Amino acid sequence: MDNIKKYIIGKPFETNAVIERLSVSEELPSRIEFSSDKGVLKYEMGKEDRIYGLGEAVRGINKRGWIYETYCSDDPMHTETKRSLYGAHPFIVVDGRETFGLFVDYPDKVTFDIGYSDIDILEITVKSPNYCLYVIEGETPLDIVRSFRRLIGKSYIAPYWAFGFQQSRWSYYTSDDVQKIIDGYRNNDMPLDAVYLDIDYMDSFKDFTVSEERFPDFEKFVEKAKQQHIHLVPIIDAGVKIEEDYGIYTEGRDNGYFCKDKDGNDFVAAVWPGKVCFPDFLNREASHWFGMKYKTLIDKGIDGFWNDMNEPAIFYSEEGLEKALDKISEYKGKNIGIYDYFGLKDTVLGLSNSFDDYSSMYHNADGEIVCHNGVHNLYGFNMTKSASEAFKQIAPDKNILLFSRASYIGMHRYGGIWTGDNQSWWSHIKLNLQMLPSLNMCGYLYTGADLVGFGDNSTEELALRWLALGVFNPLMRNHSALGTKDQEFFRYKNKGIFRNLLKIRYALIPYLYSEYRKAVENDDMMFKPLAFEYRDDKYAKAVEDQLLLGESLMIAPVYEPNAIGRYVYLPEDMLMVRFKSDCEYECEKKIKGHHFIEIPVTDVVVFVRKGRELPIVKAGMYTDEIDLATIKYIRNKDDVISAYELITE
Ligand code: MIG
Repeated sequence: MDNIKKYIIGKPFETNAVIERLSVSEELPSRIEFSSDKGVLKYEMGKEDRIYGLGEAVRGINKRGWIYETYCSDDPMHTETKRSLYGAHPFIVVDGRETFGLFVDYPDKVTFDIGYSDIDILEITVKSPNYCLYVIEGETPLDIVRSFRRLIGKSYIAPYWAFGFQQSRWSYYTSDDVQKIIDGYRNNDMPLDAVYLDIDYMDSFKDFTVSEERFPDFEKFVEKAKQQHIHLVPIIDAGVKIEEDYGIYTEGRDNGYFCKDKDGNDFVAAVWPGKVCFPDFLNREASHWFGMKYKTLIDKGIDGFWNDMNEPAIFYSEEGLEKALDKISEYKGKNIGIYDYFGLKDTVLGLSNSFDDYSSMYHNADGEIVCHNGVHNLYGFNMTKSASEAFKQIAPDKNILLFSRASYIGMHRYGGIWTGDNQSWWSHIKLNLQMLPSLNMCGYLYTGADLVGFGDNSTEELALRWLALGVFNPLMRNHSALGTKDQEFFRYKNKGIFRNLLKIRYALIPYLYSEYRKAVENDDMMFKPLAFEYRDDKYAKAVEDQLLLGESLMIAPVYEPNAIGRYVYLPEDMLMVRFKSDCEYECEKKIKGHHFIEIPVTDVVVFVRKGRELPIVKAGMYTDEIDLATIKYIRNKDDVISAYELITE
């Protein structure tokens, strides 16, 4: 890895983000200006420079023009003014006058001011000047991404069935509710491979328990779902409920497996179940212990999990609540004016995910006591690593689905991520699209957004348009929050259109899965910005709402309400394919340039690149029903350069 230089600043904490142990360069890179304590890095950008990366973040594919913080945050309001979301991915590519990559391997907050304070300056501030810096050279952004990906190791491979469509909601309360969802899809001839179990499957929100009342004879129910070709995917939360006769709590407590407070007592905070303790995933023994607990559910036939609330999200801590209640009592009998009112509000809102709490939580990292504040971004990473490593022991022959909400660089080796609590907003369709390549840059290939939006109420048109992008999300899951309007696809009026769109997904699964596997194998991106391939095309470089998908396709979904279509830029002559369903489609040659393409809500339009081909199959009602003998190739040219390589498993 001659093109990567590693620098050590201060005394970094070992994050395990990278798998390659490189030798350390002594002299700092000259193109970057360092502050005296080296906590601030400055680079003067060229006027035309584009900055890519940062994985899970708001805004566009080109990150220039905003300030971002890599800090795992439980925040469901993904407005464009936010600086952090659930994942922390401090890797960027500068593409312009000079082209190079930077990875700031530091497990707490890193601020990337990318032309926000000064339009020409990229300024990176590391919370404490103890980190590893990797500078990656390469001819193109794609070369740099590939080198970075080799540095951080191969991405997790999700099972084939996890490319089927999956339905979720917070919450299906009972096994009958779950069965109704399965029936809703099956009775309407709509494909489906999985249904999710959100927190209400548990007994009092206790991890690895199942409510006997609401899910009686769970094992049988899992089996029955399997006979209908449905995988059930339960959620696992980070916090372990404090309860005397709950074995996981008492075991964790007795063995000292939980995070501690400053006095060495178990750190207590409240989340779903009320008071909880947090397993200390930085401690090898504790981590192994918690990971092995997944066995309880695997033994019942479960073969997929989603890890939630692992930033970790904290509603309040005992200490924080006490302080807040004291403060609030000061307002009693007072004539509350504007500032007092704000103070009161801040006291209550400031209870959750507070810096004070993270500062009074401690890990025992195999003997070394470290404050959580300083290693914050490693919690979700290590929770997911713990599960993944345990799966190898529990079920070595099974490929178990696993993805997480919080993440850091390196977690992509152990599982995927979903992008957390988005909203049923039109702007979040576009955000879904824009995050895909950025996540790929950071190793996250099995990923997707909550289709149709988690929070807020959806409309039928939004659901259709989102689904037309959703068919390309590797993790294709419709998920919504408690209290919002039902949004399972069979509930809408135009069921036939939804059915066709779902079938288009299944027609594309062999292509999507193959491209995914190739991207894993070659440390490549499955979704690329046009700028990564068409290097000398100023229009292609500026495109923010179209993506290249694998070796053959370009996609350009509609993400605005009441649209009859959209403008699409073709960086080369392409074959436009208009899918109406899995076996009904029309092709039309389109020449390089700007086009307005009419796209009614009934259609999924894709563009096949020159000399490439797109394999499609007849849809099944679930992935195992896809028959590869039905494969057909849509070719943009009769003499295709190389036959398409199909990977199935
Ligand atoms: O505070 O388990 O992002 O997908 O439905 C909410 C309930 C906790 C957050 C997850 C969401 C899930 C919800 N969880």
